[in-house]
Amino acid sequence: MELETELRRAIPAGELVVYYQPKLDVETNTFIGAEALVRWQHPKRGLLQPGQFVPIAEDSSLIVALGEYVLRQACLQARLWQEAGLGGRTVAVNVAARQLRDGRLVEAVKEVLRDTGLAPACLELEITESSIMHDLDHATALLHELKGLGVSISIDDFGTGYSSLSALRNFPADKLKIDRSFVHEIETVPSAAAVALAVISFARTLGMRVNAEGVETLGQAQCLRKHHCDEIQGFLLARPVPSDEVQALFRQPG
Ligand code: G
Ligand code: G
Ligand code: MN
Ligand code: NA
Repeated sequence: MELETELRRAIPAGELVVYYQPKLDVETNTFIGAEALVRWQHPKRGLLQPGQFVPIAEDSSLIVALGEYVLRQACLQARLWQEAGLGGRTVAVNVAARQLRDGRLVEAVKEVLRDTGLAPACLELEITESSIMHDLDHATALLHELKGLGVSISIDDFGTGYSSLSALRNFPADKLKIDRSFVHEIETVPSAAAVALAVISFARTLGMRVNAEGVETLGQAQCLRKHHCDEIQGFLLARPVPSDEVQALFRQPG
């Protein structure tokens, strides 16, 4: 069967599983939250990685149902963290370009927050720079509405989307996430390091936080710490793990 047809069935069947990758606050050296990353426990093919089915979902309207499913699971999970005494940890959920255009996002977020009782400040929405730049005026208005609900907004894969810096000046974001391609080469390629450091200083100037994703080596982490990056995320600290494992990671220092 075609994967798209199977996915249409798999979402209501509950075959999607949400993993969580912790984010470390550099200053306090503690895990302050985690990014929700979807997997598919396929009955025949085993555990599928998002690269194997998220692009298929993105090419159809299925990404909207997938995104809402992950949003709900992630908020339920964050609520459980709070009940387990891990209050204040945030959960970050990826929002696809099509969800920005679909017109249901604000209602969906409102509904999930209401149903789960999660404090809006504990929900972070990650939106890629390129999907914002695709329709900047619409995205700006939408993100203002989302911010009005009390959730926080991060710009994902930052540095790859050709933003005009002046457009971002008035953009209602709380955080920039440096794309992992720059983090990967931060110690070895001067131009990649220059972009990473420019993003850090740009975020600082605009009063935003900055996250570096894809941190794999101690050298990368030390370089980011030296340049006052606020938070880091990557295989060096932890891979994306199932919900019970992320809770254990939250209880130990980074
Ligand atoms: O884990 P992996 O590197 O294969 O992830 C591939 C892509 O899938 C990443 O860009 C990641 O952002 C995306 N992804 C993972 N989970 C979700 C999700 O819940 N929603 C959306 N829109 N993208 C996701
Ligand atoms: O595009 P987005 O940032 O949402 O993608 C997150 C994806 O990046 C996840 O699928 C995750 O598995 C992957 N990822 C997380 N940490 C690392 C890392 O340190 N190195 C690499 N290469 N990929 C990572
Ligand atoms: Mn992301
Ligand atoms: Na990213």
